[in-house]
Formats: sequence, structure tokens, C-alpha cells
Amino acid sequence: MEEKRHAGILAASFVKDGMTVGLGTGSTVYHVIVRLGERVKEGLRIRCVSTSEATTELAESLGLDLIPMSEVLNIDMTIDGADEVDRSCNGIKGGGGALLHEKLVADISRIVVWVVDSSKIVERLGAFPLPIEIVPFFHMQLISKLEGMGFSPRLRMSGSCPFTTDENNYIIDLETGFIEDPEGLHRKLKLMPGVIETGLFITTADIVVVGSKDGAKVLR
Ligand code: ABF
Repeated sequence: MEEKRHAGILAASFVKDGMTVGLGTGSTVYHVIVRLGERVKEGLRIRCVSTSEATTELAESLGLDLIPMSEVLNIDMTIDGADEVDRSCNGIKGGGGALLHEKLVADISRIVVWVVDSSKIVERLGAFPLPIEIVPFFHMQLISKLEGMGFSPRLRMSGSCPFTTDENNYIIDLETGFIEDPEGLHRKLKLMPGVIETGLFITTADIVVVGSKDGAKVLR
């Protein structure tokens, strides 16, 4: 989609020589990684931290210098996608199943850039099912509790088996409806035993790049 490519190319232009760059996951970040691969061939010197096996494979295929998360305490800039972004730059992420690593990489990043197509910008979060990463051992109990809370929880499947994250955890997708208080819902879910992380990213992004059919602009 052209919007994704325009957003990715603009975001990749923010990366400066010598940076440590967090690489997110998803089809928009794909264009960021491809553009960074081109810039590295033109002489850009960066080292990258990946948020998923899919991103690792793509980055390695393009000759990007990847370092393990265990070797970095600070990241200069992370560029990632999102499923929904509201006007306060809260987001729902995790449609791609990498929300835990994405949130951890963002946590040690000086600057977080989200790249999205125009369909991702919403007035209120919640139309997109909210992914939460959970402990497999406790998934039935959590599904039962979340049903009781009215969230219509669905265990994410991969074929006939539960989907497993890069950390071998499960993901439950929740129908939350429009979320009045994203931070409050995040805290409520995060406190539930067995919930590892939620796909609610509260004011995480410093910059949001929104693609359009004829270019891209910075939302903030
Ligand atoms: C990733 O980007 C995930 O959190 C999210 O699901 C995905 C969506 O991005 P895209 O629409 O660009 O594939 O960060």
C-alpha cells in the first residue's frame, strides 16, 4: 500500500549515522527496514535491535547490523507500527503478535516513532480488538475471568493450535468497545494474575508519521 511506503520512507529519513535503532514489526515497518537497508548500502552506519523473528529475518536479508537486546541499555530511536493511534498518541499494538518485545524495546528508546497509514488514526481506541499477552498455564482461567468482565476474549490461534509469541506465550484478543480510559484499562488488565503485557501503549510515541496516497506527514 502506497501510504505505508510513504510513511516508512519518511520515518527512515529520521535515522542518523551512528544510531542504535529499534526495528518494530509489521507491514509498514517493512518499508522502513527496506529503506534503511538502502541507506546502509549508501554508507549509513547504524546498529539495530529487532522486536521479532520476522523483523530479524528481513533485516538480516538486507545486510543490517543486528545486535541482541542483551547488549543494549539504550536505543536512540525505535520505529514501529501500530494498529490504532488516538490523538493523544496512545496506541493499540499487537496485531502482529510482537507487543511484548515492542513495548520493551520502546521502553529503553530515547525517541519512539510510529509509522501508520491513515486508517490507523482514530478518535477513540477500541474498534481494533485489544491483544494481551498471557501465561499459557493460566489461559483458561483468564478467558473465564475476561468473559465475566464482558470482553468476549478470544484465544489467538495459528491454524488449529494456539498462536505463540517469540516468548512462547499466548495472546488473547479482547473486544473492548471504545475505550474511555486507555491507561485505566491497561492498569486494570496488567494487574490480573497471568497477564504479562497489554497492547495498550500509553503516550509511547514521540512522533507519529501518517502516510497518505501522495506522501506522509508528522502527526506530532
Ligand atoms: C506492529 O505493527 C504491531 O504492534 C502491529 O500489529 C503492527 C501493525 O502494523 P502494520 O499495519 O503496519 O502491519 O508494531
